[in-house]
Formats: sequence, C-alpha cells, structure tokens
Amino acid sequence: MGKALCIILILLISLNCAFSWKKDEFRNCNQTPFCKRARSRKPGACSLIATDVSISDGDLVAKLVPKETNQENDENQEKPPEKPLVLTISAYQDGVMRLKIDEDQSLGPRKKRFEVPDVIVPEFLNKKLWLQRVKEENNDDGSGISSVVYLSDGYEGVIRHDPFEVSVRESGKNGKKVLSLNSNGLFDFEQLREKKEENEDWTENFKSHTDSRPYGPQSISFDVSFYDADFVYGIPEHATSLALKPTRGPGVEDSEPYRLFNLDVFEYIHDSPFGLYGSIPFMISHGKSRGSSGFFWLNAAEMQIDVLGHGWNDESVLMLPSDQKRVDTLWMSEAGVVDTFFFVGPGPKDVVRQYTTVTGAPALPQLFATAYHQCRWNYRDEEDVFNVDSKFDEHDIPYDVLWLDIEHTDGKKYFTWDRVLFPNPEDMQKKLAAKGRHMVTIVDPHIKRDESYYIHKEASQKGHYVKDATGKDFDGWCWPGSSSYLDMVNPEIRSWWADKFSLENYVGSTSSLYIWNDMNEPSVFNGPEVSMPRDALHHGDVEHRELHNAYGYYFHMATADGLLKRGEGKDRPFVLSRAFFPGSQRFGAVWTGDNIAEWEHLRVSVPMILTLGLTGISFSGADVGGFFGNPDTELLVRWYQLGAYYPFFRAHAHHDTKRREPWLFGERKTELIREAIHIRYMLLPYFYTLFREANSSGIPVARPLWMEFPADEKVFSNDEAFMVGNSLLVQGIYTQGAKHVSVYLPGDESWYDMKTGTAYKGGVTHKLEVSDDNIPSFQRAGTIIPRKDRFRRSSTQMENDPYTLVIALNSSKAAEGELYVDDGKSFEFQKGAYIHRRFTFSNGKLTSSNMAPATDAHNRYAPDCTVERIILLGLSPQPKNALIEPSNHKVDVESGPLLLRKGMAPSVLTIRKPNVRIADDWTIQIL
Ligand code: NBV
Repeated sequence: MGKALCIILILLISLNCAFSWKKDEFRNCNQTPFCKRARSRKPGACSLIATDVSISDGDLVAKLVPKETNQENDENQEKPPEKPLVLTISAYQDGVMRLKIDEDQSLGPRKKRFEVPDVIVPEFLNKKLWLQRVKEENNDDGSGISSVVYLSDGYEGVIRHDPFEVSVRESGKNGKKVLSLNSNGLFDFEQLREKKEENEDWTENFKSHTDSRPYGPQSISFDVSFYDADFVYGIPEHATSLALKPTRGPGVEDSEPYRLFNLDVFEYIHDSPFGLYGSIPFMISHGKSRGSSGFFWLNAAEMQIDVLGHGWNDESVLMLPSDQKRVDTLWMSEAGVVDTFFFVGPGPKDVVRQYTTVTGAPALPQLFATAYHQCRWNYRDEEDVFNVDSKFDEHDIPYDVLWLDIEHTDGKKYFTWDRVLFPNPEDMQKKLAAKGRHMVTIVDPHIKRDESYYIHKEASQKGHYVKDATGKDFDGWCWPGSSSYLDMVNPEIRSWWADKFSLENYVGSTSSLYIWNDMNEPSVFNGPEVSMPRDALHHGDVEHRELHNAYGYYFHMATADGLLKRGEGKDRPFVLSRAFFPGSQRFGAVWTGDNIAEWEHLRVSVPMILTLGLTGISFSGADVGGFFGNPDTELLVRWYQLGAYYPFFRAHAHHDTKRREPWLFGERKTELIREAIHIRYMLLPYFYTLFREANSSGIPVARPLWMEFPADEKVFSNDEAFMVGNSLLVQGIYTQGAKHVSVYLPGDESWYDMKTGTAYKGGVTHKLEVSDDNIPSFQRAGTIIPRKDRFRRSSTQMENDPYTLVIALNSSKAAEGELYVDDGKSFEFQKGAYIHRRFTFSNGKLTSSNMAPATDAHNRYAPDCTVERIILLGLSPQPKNALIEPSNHKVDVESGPLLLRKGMAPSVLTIRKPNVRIADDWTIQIL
C-alpha cells in the first residue's frame, strides 16, 4: 500500500512538472528596480508644470519644469530634476495626436536618448497638420490655465499647465475627455546625469549576471487614462484574456504588471502577465457609451504596464462625473524617450486604422501562405519529406507548405544543408513545386562562431556583430554552441544579410523556398533571462537595453527584404517571425511560439491571436496541436477545427513528440481533420479578401466580437468566440468530451449554421449540441461569402476553379459581400491588377458590380473563373428558376446542400451553374 501510494505520488509530481515554466529564470517587477520605483510612486508625486507654451514649426512646444514650492512638508513630492524637459505636441490627419517629451538637447545631455527609427511609415509624417495657433482657457476648477490646439473636426489637444496634464477631448470647453496622460500625477522622467559621488553603484545584478549600466537610471513612467471605457485590450504578447484584467487595485493580490520584454519563455503558462516573444506597446479601450480610443508608446526598451482597477487610488486626484467610466493605466519603461500617439477612434475599427497609419498596414501575403502549412521539428530527410507529401495526396488532404526546422542544416549553420539527409534540396523543392507546393526553411539570428562558416567569416571580418560591454564581438550560447549576433539595427548590415538570400548565395534554395525566423528575441541560452545582456552595444553606441524589443523586428525586416531582393522585387515575401514589434505586420506573419498540447492552450490561442490583430498584426496563428507534448486525438481534432480559422494555419510539434500527421489516428479522425482543412480551402477566397482588407485598412482578419458589435456589452469580454471578417462567427470547443456549448450570437439578425443552414436568432445565447465533426460556426444574416468548393492538392491548383457564393439573407431579404482576387503572388495589385467585386442581393435580385477603380492594370488581371453555384439561405417559398442578365438565360433553382456531403436545412436553395464570369457585371433575378 505504502509503495503504491509512493508511486502515485511520484507520478503526480512528475505529471505536475511535465510542463514547468521556469519562473525563476525571469525577473519580476520587484527584482527590476525601475519598475519597483515607478510602482511605489504616489498619485500626485509629479511636480512638473508646463511653461513657455508656443507654436513652433507647426507643433505646440512647451517646457516642463519643477514647480517652485515649499516641498519640505509634502511627502508626495520627490526631488525635482535639475533641467527642464521639452514637450512637443503634433497633430496628424484623421484624429491622431503625437506627444513627445525628451531632455533638452540644447543643454547637452550626456548621451542622446534612443528614439526607435524605421517604425513610423514615411506616409504618416506627410499627414502632419501644421498647427497655427494655440488658445488659452481658464480651468473650471480654478486651477489656472490650459492651452488648447485643434486636432480634427470634433477633437482638441489640451495641455493643462499646473499640474501638467496632456489630454485629448471632444471639441469645446465642456467637451468630454477621451484620453489623458499624467492626470494622476505619476509622471517621472529620470534624466541622464553624472554619478552623484564617484563610487555610486549603478550596476544591477540578476542571478549570476551583472548589468554594468554605464549610464545609470534613465527610466520613464506615467499614467494614462481612457475615458468612457469599460475595458482595455492590446499590448501583446501575453498568454492571457482578451480584456486585460487589472493588475492593481481592490481585489487584486500581488499581480505583476503586464511585461513587454521579448523573451524565449520555455513552456509558458496559459494565463500570465509575463512577457513573451514580442512586444507592442499599443492599448485600445472600448466602452458602450462612446466606443474606442487608443494609446501607443513607441519605445523599444523593457516596459511594464499596470491596468489599475476601479478604486485603485483612494485619494483620487482625478474628479469625474460619477457616470463617466474610466480605466487608468501606468506605463513604465527602462529607457528611451516619451514618443506617444493618441488615437480618438471613435469606433474600434477607426482606432486600428489610425494605429496602422502610423506603423504601416499588414503586408498582403501570397495566396499560398494563407492556406494550410505542415511543420514539425523535424522532417528528417528527403525521404521523410516525400513520404509526408505523398500521404497528403493519398488521403485527399490539401496542403501548401512543408517546413524544415533546424535539423536540416549542417550543424545549425543557417543557409547550409545537411547533405547526408538532404542531398538534393533543389530537386526536392522542385518536386513539391510541381504540385503547386512550397517549402520553408528556418534561419535564426545566432551565427555559429566557426571560421569555416562563410557567414561568420564575413560577419566577423566586417565587424557586423553586436558588441559586448567591453567592445568585443558578443559571444553567447545557442543551438550551434558559441554564437554571435548580427547587428540588424544597422541598415548596411541588414542589406548585407538580405543579399544572403539570393538564389546564388543561398545554395540549395529555389524560388519556391520561403523563410522562418525563430529565436529572434534574441534567445541566448546563457544570457540574462535567456537573452542578450542589456549593456551589449549596437550601431551608433546604442545599448541593447534601449532597443531590445526591436531586435527581432529588424531581423524580420532584413529577411523579408532578402526575399524581396531575391525575386527582384516581383514576388511578395513570406517570412514567419517569433519576435515582433510595432510595424512587424509589414514584413510577414507571427506565431505564438511554444505552446503546449493542452486544452487551456487551445483556449488562450484565441485571445492571443485577436490581440495581435487589434495591434496591427493580422497574420498570426498558434501551433496547431500544441508544440510541447502529445495531444490526445480529440484535442488534436478540435485544434484543427479551430486552427482552420486562424489567419495563419500551421501544425507544428516538438521533436520529442510522437508523429501526428493527419492520417495517423484512424480513418474517422483522418476524415475529421480532412474536413477541417477542407473548410479552410473552401473559404480561401473569403480569407484572401479579408487579407486585402487588412492590407488596405489595418482591420484584422480575425476580430473580437466587439469590433463588429461595438454596442453589445455582452461581448466585450468574450474571447471564446470570434469573427472571421464581418460575416463568420466561430466558437471554439475548449473542453474534453463536450456534449453542449453555449454560444451567444450578437445583434438583431439571425445567424445560419455553416454546416446545415439552420437559422438561429441573434441577441440570444443558444445551448447547442456538440458533435465531433465540427465546431460551431455561423454566417451572419445579411452577408455573402465567396467560396471555392472543389478540393485540390494545394491552393495554387485551385486558381482557375469556379466560385460558390453563399447568400445569407437578413430580415429584409437582403445581403451583401465582397470578393477580392489578384494573381496571388506579385505586387501588380499595387498598380491596380486585381478584381474587386461587390455582390448585393435585394428585391430577389443578385447584382455583381465592380469596386475597383478603373486603371489600365485592372484590365491586365481578368481571370476566366466563373460562378458555378449560388446558395441562398433564408429564402422561402422556393422559387422555380432565375433569370441571368445580360446573357438573358434561365437556370433552375433547387434545394441543395450547403456543404457537400452534409445535411441541410429546408431553406437551403441552390442556383446551379449560372456560369457567369466572376470578373463581369451581371444580375441574377429570382423568379
Ligand atoms: O527550432 C526548434 C524550435 C522550433 O521548432 C519552435 O517552433 C520554436 O518556437 N525552436 C523554438 C527552438 C527550441 C525550442 C525548445
């Protein structure tokens, strides 16, 4: 008995540690002096006031100086900084205000503080509005004066002088506040200074690492308030809920702030504010009464952000009408400057659009990249590759991309091949390319310090590596052993790197090969917190601490540029990156790193992907199946069913896991996975249209429900269901053996089950039976979804296939939708070589009209594809036939299935073979 108990105990313990996040490897706020200092400040501690307010070069400029008061009796007041700070407010089109605060350069600070270059897109700077005048007004509470500038029709920027506060409000003296900074008086700016006494100790220690901190304390912190907000969202990357939970305030015990510090976190847990691989300091608020607003801090140093729960501050310095809800937040960064952007919204889509005007719109991926990807660490050799490839065909499962992880290289030297395992990489790629398939290889940023490796030889000779604090090439431990890291912040080094991707330089590569950037936080096995020491040095003497969060961004940028150069600028690159920063959306896709094959990781994948989408990164996904561990077959199937709706759809697994290709779990499971992947292929025209929408407006492919239903409070914190575009709602199944699921369907209109066509009422929570063959997904009444229903081996082979249009009618028997198509590959679409159709259905007539502006290039892309099927949901009684114009011919209307091989609701009607061309104008009148 004792022995049995012991065994059970050992088993339990080992189960518990099966996945263990090594918390102690990483610093918490208390171990991070700048965070601890900022968190301990009391509201009202900031003693700065704004003076010398004027207009200069189209901006409002002011000085921030300490108020001269008798501070002896005031515990809250801290020692003022010696020198004034310079504050600049600029206005840009479309309701964007930029606020910068830095040390006064004319007073010669010890070192120029780092401002992140290459993130703000040049077009944004051209949108500057030249401020002409500033008006002064008396504050209602008798607290002196404020200076006010015009921002846009409807909004003003306001700077209250004493105590200093910057805000955006609706126009007019009594206009409501939208966003503000320093309303709680927590602003603090540690100016660079000489040591107070020679032996003042600036070093910081963490575990066995010492950070020399040659420039001493230089952190910045301030509070930001979001008005009329019920929730705040954004600031990836954390494995946590979509609506950000308060980290301080009543009822919150001992929580860490949300940390933004790019880290390679081994076996991360599914609910935590700790920082993961990427960082985007952009927060978006949403509330029922007003809508959304956003705040972005362009800063690449470590950041920590507190969401302050209602009542966090008993002696609130901020008086508000009792009915005005507000969310307060505290932003803290180790270095850099204040370079912030205020977005007025007022809709959630407006905020995301405004943010992407600053950091750039997501790149339009090639069509193949939006299809299904098969990955594993590792596909062993060429035989394995061919075997997996042919099994997909054998089992009638489409896929587009096969991935090779680090083991394909010769000793983890990127751009090389293990020639024993992969003797003919070019032939291998060509064989797959013949079926319209592509390959991806991994290229990480750590370069093996091996004199016989050409990349290392050149990089060390040219001085291309990041330096350690003593000025030598930084040498850290990673996959290949002793490694150095390219200084990607230097544009010349990026260009050198980009050249390495030419077909000539990357021996064994072909034009159907694309790239995966992993470990670019950067991950350094023997470095502090598994990363690079903060006192390492980059181009221009910038310390690593100042740009840590942007390192991976520059690596991603240089790689994408390499693929661009390789194709002489003709083909769109595809590069997947693990680390990211604002603007990464311009270079490719991102995934959520090393998740675990557990139900809770399946669940958290949704808020993680939705958060990335809200912050510009539309093209993202999570490893389907879970990276660590072996999913049971039910979890694996559910993951495919959900993953089919991720913008980036890739299965991936750790090398210690059992093989899990879709055909390995018996016929029934293969069928279920096949169906999940088929759904993705069927919806590719819809997805591609959404990728184009993201590319032109920033609005993400996968959206939180509140983005489509901003007035429905019930969905504000729902992160189990989400929208794909504006037409599809998807509800994941996140528990084992689920028999029922509750799904709330927002809005007044109905929703049609995507499989059966059954209509469900909107505005109601439905308790639905769950089956193993799909997860609930619904088409919103009033929408039209374009599909391609013929299954091929890859998306490329579907190019000329005909379309199906699924029309879901609303209560007025109307619907509308769009279709965007281009060559799926090149940049010709930027010159207008695409088709963009609008479909509208009303009064029993479907009309296809052109949405694209007329250009010469427009004529250059005119596919011959036709429409082979039109499915109508919600139309009764059944019409007999339909008249097509201008060809003036009639076709039959029949009852028909919604999905091939599936059951159907009585009201599913099919117009078969209307055979109109997708690129043409036409109408179809139901008779
Ligand atoms: O390159 C190996 C893995 C990769 O498969 C995974 O997707 C990355 O997130 N890589 C991390 C390094 C090792 C992780 C234990």
